[in-house]
Parts: sequence; structure tokens; C-alpha cells
Amino acid sequence: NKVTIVGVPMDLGADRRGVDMGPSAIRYASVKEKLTQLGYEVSDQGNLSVPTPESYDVGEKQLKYLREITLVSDELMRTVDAVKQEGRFPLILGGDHSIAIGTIAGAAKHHQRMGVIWFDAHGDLNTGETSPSGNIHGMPLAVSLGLGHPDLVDLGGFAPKVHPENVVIIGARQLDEGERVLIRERGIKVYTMHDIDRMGMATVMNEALEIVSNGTDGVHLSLDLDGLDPHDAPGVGTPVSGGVTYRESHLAMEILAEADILTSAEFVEVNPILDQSNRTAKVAVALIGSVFGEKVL
Ligand code: DIR
Ligand code: MN
Ligand code: MN
Ligand code: MN
Repeated sequence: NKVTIVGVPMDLGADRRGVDMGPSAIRYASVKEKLTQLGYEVSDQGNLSVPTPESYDVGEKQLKYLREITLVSDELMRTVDAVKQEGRFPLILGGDHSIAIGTIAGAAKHHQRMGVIWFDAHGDLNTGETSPSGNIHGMPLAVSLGLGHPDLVDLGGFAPKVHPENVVIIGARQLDEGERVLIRERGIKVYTMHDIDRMGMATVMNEALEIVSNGTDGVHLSLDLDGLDPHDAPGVGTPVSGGVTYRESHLAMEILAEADILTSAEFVEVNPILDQSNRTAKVAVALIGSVFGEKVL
């Protein structure tokens, strides 16, 4: 019942500028008020300081801004670690999805075995070798599984942060070849849009809960707003058609709230520059409401 909000205005992990304004956009959509209304004691720690891409060299083409992203990830890991140390729930606002590297590293320090729900149109399972873009926001789940550049993988001095058998991806509809290979090799459970259409979100979530909670003592939610259909969430870094609907995403959050298993969460990739009247941040706050237990009746 105690939540600490941390913003990470990270814009080094993707090519398109604008997600650095995500934390402001989500705050402007009244995230603190929403949680306070729901009865939580909320503290907003403000934003971590993140370098601006224009002032730094992009570095290695296959791992753009590796140095800067590693530094921010380390800082975020320490922050999440400290928040959890205080017995508070870390709610991290992105920023591009590369921030999950730090969030998960910090959270994983507090659990013997942690499950991860990766809600995304993408797998974010690339490495420097497989990435078609060199953008680190397409790599954080691989890194958390122990695959990728050692500076990222070994953050905090331990790896991997999570095990493939406790990870689920929900909403996938755009995977790169290297990601498909990895999914098959490691046996990662992926609920594609096809699966969601066929099974329905309720069944998907019930199965997903089983996977992330089986033998774990903590569960992290990493929600990329591009998991939703661009019709409902247009303000994201990389929109992909045919996504999860507004209602399906709420149902997923409501089922998660009922299960009462989350120990940390992050909402990423909100890009207000590409948005219409801050709509996507408002959706993020509505989803945060649902996952923190908001109900109609
Ligand atoms: C693509 C895009 N798979 C990449 N990834 C995105 O560059 O690795 N993830 N947009 O959210
Ligand atoms: Mn992502
Ligand atoms: Mn994505
Ligand atoms: Mn294992």
C-alpha cells in the first residue's frame, strides 16, 4: 500500500525522439492522484537524470549509446533496490524500454526467483548480434535472461536476472528472426495476438499467471504501451497495427490485480509528440488504476 514513482526520461534506446517526455506525460495524466484515490500512500521521487542523445556519441552501431544506457541502468537498479528496501512498491515510468534492464536488475535483488510479464508488440529479445536496428530498447528481455553485452547482462554483479520458464510475453505481433530462434531455443511462452484472438484475454492471463508465479517469490510487470492497438494508444515509439484492445488490456490488469502477485511494475514507451492530446498517457494511468485494484463496483 506504499508506492514510489520514479521517472526515467530515457531516449537513448530508440531512434525516434520523444519518449523522454513519457514520465511528464503520465504525471500530467494524474498518476499520483489516481493512486492516492485508490488508497495508496504515494511518493514521487521525480526523474533520474538521463543524458540527451544529441550531446553524446552514438558509439557502437549494434549497441547504440551502450555506455550511457549502462550508467542509467545502474542508477535505476540502485534506485529500485532502495525503494524495495524501504518496503515500498516501485512504479517506474519510461522512457524507452531499455529501462527494464535496470528495473529488473534492481527488483531481482529482492527475490530468489522472479517472474516477468512482458506486455509488448515486440519480444525485446534481440542482442547486439541479432538486432536489425542496434537499438537497445529491442534488447532488455534478452539482457534480463542473461543474453547480450556483458556490461548490461552483468549489471549488479549477477546474471541472469530471470529464467525463461518464468517469463511470458503478451501481445506479440512483430518479432525478428533472431528473437524467434531464441524463443524456440529457450522455450519462452509467447501469447501472440493470434493466441489472444483465439483464447481470449482471460484464458491467456490465467495461463500467464501460472507461469510467472510457479516457484517464484515476486513478479514484475513490464508494460510497453505499444502492446495496445495504435487506435487506443497512438503515442508510442513504434506503433504496430492489430494490437490488444483498450478493454482487453484492462481485463489483463484487473486479473493481475485480483491475483495480487505484482512486486514491481513499469510503464514505458509513451511518446507524447506522436500522440493526440496526451491520450496514451491517459491510457497508461487508466491501466495503472486497474492493476492497482480500481474497480467499477
Ligand atoms: C525491433 C523493434 N525489434 C528492434 N523493437 C521495439 O529494433 O529490435 N521494441 N520497437 O519495443
Ligand atoms: Mn518493448
Ligand atoms: Mn514494443
Ligand atoms: Mn532456469
